[in-house]
Amino acid sequence: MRQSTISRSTAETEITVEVNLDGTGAYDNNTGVGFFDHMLDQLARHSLIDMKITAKGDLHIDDHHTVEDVGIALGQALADALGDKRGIRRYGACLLPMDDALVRTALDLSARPFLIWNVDLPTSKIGNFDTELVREFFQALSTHGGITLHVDMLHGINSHHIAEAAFKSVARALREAVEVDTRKSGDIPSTKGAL
Ligand SMILES: [Mn+2]
Repeated sequence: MRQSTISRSTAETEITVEVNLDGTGAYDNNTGVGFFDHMLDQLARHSLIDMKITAKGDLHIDDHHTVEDVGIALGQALADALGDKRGIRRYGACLLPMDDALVRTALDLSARPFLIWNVDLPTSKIGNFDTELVREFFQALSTHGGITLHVDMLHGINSHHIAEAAFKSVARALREAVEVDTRKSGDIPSTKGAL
């Protein structure tokens, strides 16, 4: 069963993440940060990874710790659910349009964390949400999920659309990468024999 539950508790946040890689994109995300929940819902829906994320963070300070720590816990949950990565496609890519926004993702479930983030959000806020936290989330996800993650914005005007296109693009690429390769389902997809 390619599932995992991760609980992570610090002085700043208390987080539980449940994922099922072989899900249907069902989600139940409650972090106390409205826009972030909206983005996490997109991530689940378009990756077809079931996600239940509950976070209680120090939102009286700001959203930073909560968003970053959800990225950490979700990355850990994905890595745990993937196990030795036997049989997966490993790579995924997606070019995703959303109105004015066009975002390209290419990722490798390599166990070599690396983030290339070439996304300019033109406003500092989306509602109450600090747009710089979008990058923080993907940095944490990449580091703790062991993901080589390239995200490039090719075009964009509206911050909400750009952020949402980024989440959807990563989601769609993740869907591809975690899928079982039916032509090679018993093997680890590396000539090294390990990932
Ligand atoms: Mn939206």
